[in-house]
Amino acid sequence: GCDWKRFLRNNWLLLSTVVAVVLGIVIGVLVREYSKLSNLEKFYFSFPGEILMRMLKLVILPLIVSSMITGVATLDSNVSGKIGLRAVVYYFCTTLIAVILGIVLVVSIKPGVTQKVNEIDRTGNTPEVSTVDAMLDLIRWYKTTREEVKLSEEPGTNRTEASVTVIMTTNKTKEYKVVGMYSDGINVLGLIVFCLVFGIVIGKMGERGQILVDFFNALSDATMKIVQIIIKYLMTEVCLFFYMPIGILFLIAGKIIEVEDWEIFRKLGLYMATVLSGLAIHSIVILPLIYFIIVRKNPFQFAMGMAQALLTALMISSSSATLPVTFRCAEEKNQVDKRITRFVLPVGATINMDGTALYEAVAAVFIAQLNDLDLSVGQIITISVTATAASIGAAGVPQAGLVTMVIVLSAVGLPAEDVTLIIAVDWLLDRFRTMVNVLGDAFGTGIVEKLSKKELEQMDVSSEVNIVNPF
Ligand code: DAS
Repeated sequence: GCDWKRFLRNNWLLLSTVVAVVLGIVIGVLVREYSKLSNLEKFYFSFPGEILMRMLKLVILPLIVSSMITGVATLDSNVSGKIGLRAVVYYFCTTLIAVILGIVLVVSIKPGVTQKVNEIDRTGNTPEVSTVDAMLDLIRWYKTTREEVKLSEEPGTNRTEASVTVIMTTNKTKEYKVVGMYSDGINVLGLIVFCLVFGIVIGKMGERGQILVDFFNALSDATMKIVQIIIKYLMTEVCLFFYMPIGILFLIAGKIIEVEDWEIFRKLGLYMATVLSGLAIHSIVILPLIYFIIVRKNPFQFAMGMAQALLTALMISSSSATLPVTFRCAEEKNQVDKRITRFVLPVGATINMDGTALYEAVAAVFIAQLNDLDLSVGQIITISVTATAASIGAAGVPQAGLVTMVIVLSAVGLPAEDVTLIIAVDWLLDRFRTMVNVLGDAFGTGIVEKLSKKELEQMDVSSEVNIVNPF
């Protein structure tokens, strides 16, 4: 009895989120069946979920800035270099494993061989992008005009479809991601690079730099408090709509009401099954195994600790927007060292995307199969390399992977416009691959923490000495 109560108390947020997901599906299906909503009404329906998403996005900027800067500044550059290297090796290896797994599955299941391109409606008609241009687009950022953004935000329009069309049909102004900070919204990659440099510089500035380190430390604590408010208590009394599980309920219900063509799901069924089984194997077998071999602790218990973040990722399909929740789960539930999470999570959320990499590889081979193209070994290697690169280049926002897909297709000479063949089911696959992306980042913190135990302990000793005898 008592145990049960304690379980409820510790996990009530998680449980209410699960209930919200189920209710959201039920309500979505019912409303869809029994009433005809106008586009505007559909928009109202997804409004509470939209607000949740925007609130989470609101804290990403201070969260990344404060955590990256203090993370880099407080570790000495020797230690942070080692930790960074371990993180990057982990990211790279797991991403590559995901890609290989995807290719093995899609080549043996052959979801595209059973049907032809014209069985699936081709929509849109767009010119090919050159391979070099496509590769450069990994570090470029498309600036869309205000009119286009407005157009795609109109209720009832599919934002991603709009941006894919915009990117493929027009010559948009491009801006470099790594060396620019502002675009439409936050350019996370550029921000991380800036914070890295800034952190290193103030870490070396001595006493005067310490003022800034303290400042960003306090900023980080304050931001985490806000995250806590958003996740747990936010305005439950003021307005129930802003409460996270309720936001999630409306997000899922709104999506189910919005989808127009369920028939396409049958046509693309085998393709979806291939992607989903790859994601499942990667997250239930491969990642846990790597975690277990290195950390020697129960990986599923660790994954359970991340459950709230995983569910959030599944519902809002954005690893960047999930980042605040990922932080809290890793630090509070799984007790991962803050010096590790601060450093490893923001970078991971941006460049480590196992799910996206697996999906891009499967989708590219699938489209080749639809086009009756026999891939050579060289082309398969090209797909593996570009899928890895495209997952690194994809931003942690909904359906970014679909946009960088164009790169993979162009690299093996497939028509770039063929991404339109899989657009209709992408919103669903996006949710699952985002969940795997977040899981990969999370396991990464545990693994890097374990590998860096020695350095972290040495730091503890030296900081203790500092406190006892500052001179
Ligand atoms: N939805 C993405 C993410 O945030 C990336 C993708 O579209 O694959 O992880």
